[in-house]
Parts: sequence; structure tokens; C-alpha cells
Amino acid sequence: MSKKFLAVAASLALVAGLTACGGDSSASGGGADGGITMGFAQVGAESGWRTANTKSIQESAKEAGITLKFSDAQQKQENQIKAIRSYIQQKVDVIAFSPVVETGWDAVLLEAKRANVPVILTDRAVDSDDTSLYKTFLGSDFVEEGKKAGEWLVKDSQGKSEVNVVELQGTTGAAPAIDRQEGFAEAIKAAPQIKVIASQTGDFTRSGGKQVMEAFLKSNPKIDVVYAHNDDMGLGAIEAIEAAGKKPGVDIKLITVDAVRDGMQALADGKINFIVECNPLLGPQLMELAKKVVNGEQVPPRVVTEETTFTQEQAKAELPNRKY
Ligand code: GYE
Repeated sequence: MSKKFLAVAASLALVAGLTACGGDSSASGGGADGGITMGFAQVGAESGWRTANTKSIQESAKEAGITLKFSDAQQKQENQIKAIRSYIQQKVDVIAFSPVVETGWDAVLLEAKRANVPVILTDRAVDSDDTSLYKTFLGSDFVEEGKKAGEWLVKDSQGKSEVNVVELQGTTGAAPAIDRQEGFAEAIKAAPQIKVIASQTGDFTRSGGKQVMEAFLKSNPKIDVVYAHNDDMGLGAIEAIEAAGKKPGVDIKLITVDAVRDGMQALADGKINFIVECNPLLGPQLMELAKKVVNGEQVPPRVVTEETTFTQEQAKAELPNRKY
């Protein structure tokens, strides 16, 4: 993985209009009143996964008695940087964020460090050599997720002479897009008949997945498999495949990542063939870590979420219990 350092232009602009969530903004300030205030800079609202993640964070902050200041960056790094600067200015007790992309964070994280505001990375990682810029990283192992997707396809491709895959990538430069591509590529090396014939970003959205898939279908006469970095893009691809008069799950197989309800429904309906789970319910663990960090307790530098995979049969059994 490349280690790039993009210098972030220091801007003094204060962010107007960050949504305060969970209450009284005057309660911030070093936990002097005994309460903890967290500034959370979210990626956006691009997918079902993200919606579930946001809900989990808001609900568990409430349960933990943590005052949450929440902002939505609409998938733009510059918005996240502004939000983080604003949280530093407001002297929150802890900042948590899920970085839109991997690189370009050193400058703003250094500002937080100098202002003594601890930072927790959640869901997505940053690509920086300086691990002193954050206290811990809570989230999935995306390379592992990509590997699980690839391993399923290797098994499914046994005895076939040619398997053409198109890949719908997540947001360019985002950790889950980079790592899910890497893990998948690694796993399919075991089966040389599997070839990724096209790969393009659909930005983790349903409309992005649909658009890219429409273009793939026009320019590639033989597509056997779609590997989508999330359910939403896979669901968009299903629409494009059906509009082209083909049967998703049968004429063209689909593998996706996340296992949100809509994805699981499509899997149970036979339109997706395999889903690798990525757990969005990070709120409770995040609040636990935040309390420890604010109290000066030791926390592990990396906390990995436990996840599984689903076949069509397993999805049918799991659907009634799925909470998101
Ligand atoms: O898989 C995707 C979302 O960062 C793990 O972001 C997250 C990814 C998730 O948009 O649906």
C-alpha cells in the first residue's frame, strides 16, 4: 500500500452549520462537568451500511451519556477536515471519524494532537506513518473481506474454463475500496481462469453501481460475475442487468460486501449469490473506547470487528433477525 503524504492546506475557516446532535453544546470542554463530548465526523449517507452505522453511533452515545456533535461530510474530505477543525476549536473531549479517503490527514491530525484532543479512527483507516496521531482504530479487516469474496468465487469456478469478472469499486482512495480490491485479487490468483476484465468506481452508491454496470454491459459481451465492494452498488447493478434482459444471480452472478437488509433480501431472492458481512454497528464499542481514552486509560491500537459470510440459504435463515 502506498504511503502518500498530501499536505493539507491549513484553513482557518470555521465551519458553520455542523449539526449538533444529542444536546447541549455548552456541555463541552475537557469533561470539566464530568460529561464527555464527542465530535463525530461521518463520511456521508451513501449506503444502507452508513445509515445503520450513523444510527448505531447516535443511539449508543445516548445510552453511554456522551454528548454527540455529529457532522455529515457528504463524501468530501474537505468537509471532514473542516468538521474536525471545528471540533478542535470547540474543545470537545474526543474526536472520532471515519476517513472518506486514506491519505491527506497528517496536518489536521497534528492540529488535534497539539490541542490535546484525542482522536479515534472508526470504520476506515488512514494511511500515515505517524501512529501517534490517533489513539486507536476500530473497524473491519477489509483485505480479509475481499479475500473471502475471492475464495468463494475460486470454489464456484472449479471446472470452468473462463470466468470474466467486472468489479464495482468503492470510493476512490477509500480504505475499503483499496483493501477489498487487494484481498480479492490475492484470492483469485489461485484460479487463473478468473479474470477481472473491467474495474471502476461506483462510489459506494446504488445509482453509481447502476450507471457503471450499464456501461460495463454495453462494452463487454461476456460478463459472468459482478464483484461489488458493497451491497448498494450490487443492488444498482441488478437493476442494470435486469434492464438488459438478463437474470441476476443466474446469467450473471453477484458477490457483494456488507450484508445489510436489502442486500440480504436480494441474496435470499437468488439475485445475489454470496455476501461477505461488514458490521456497521460500531457504536457501543466506540463509546467504550472513547470513555477509556478520555480517562487516560490504555486502549489497544487496533480493534477488529468480527464478521461472517452468507450464502443464499443462510440469508433466508438470517433475514428475520436482521436489524439493519
Ligand atoms: O462497506 C459501504 C460504505 O466504510 C465499511 O462504506 C464502510 C463502507 C461500506 O459506504 O457500504
